[in-house]
Amino acid sequence: MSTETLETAEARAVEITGTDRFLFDLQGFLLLKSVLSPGECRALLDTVQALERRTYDEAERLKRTWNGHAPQPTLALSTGRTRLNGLLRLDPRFDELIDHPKVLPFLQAFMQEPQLVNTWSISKREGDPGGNWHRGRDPSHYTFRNGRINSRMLNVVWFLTDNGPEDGCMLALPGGHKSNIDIDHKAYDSAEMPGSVRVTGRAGDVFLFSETVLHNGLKKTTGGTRTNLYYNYTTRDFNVMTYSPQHNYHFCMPPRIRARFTPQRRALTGWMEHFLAED
Ligand SMILES: O=C(O)CCC(=O)C(=O)O
Repeated sequence: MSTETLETAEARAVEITGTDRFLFDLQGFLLLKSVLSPGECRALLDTVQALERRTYDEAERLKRTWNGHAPQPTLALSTGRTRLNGLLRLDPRFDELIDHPKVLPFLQAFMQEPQLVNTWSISKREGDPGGNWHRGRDPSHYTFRNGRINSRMLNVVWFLTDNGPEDGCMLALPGGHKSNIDIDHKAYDSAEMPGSVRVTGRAGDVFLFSETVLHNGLKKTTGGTRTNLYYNYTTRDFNVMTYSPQHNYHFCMPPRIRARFTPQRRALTGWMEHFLAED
């Protein structure tokens, strides 16, 4: 594993430009180029791959459904796809992305008092059939008031490998955070929908989007594996614990995990302070 850390990135903190604000407000998303170095991607990828090879004994926890909804396992396997949930519980290496200096200024500019909620990875191989069109929140959760953008839920997608147009890249509907008219987007599952774009980029790029934007992942038709990490933040006034209670185990990290965080990372996960179950 590479010994390179993200500390060197501190010196490269960014300013949000008028163009960034214009484009984020217009589209509901931005693609940030070359946020992670090749060494940083490799180290994170090695960690993900080691975790994907492990087994997780959690049969008891998985019995705890809510309103008929099953909790997500830590390791979820489906055709052509491996997903890990609750990354921060699995390895401290992932802590570094909570407040990355090239991304945190965007969170602070585009949402009020960001709090980290959910973290997961998705590795896709040829045969992954693609996903469903969805959004974490409806467009009423994206506002522009008194000169401030406020997206109540925002997702930061870290590309650890290239996301080419046939690699099972994400799809997003530009402007979908402000759309007023619904169509039956289920009719377009596993495929592009009218107006959508393929979100392509290189390893190290970051796709930052308001969860009010309709989005999806395309099927993978190329060889190799595409791996992304997803860090989902909400504003402080958003009630995380009632959003989908069956997943709270992966949302809320216990004190023993947060004990290793820096003060800034503890602040970005402050809501977890008051949920005191150990595991
Ligand atoms: O990367 C993908 O294929 C889509 C991921 C996604 O939309 C999600 O996890 O909510």
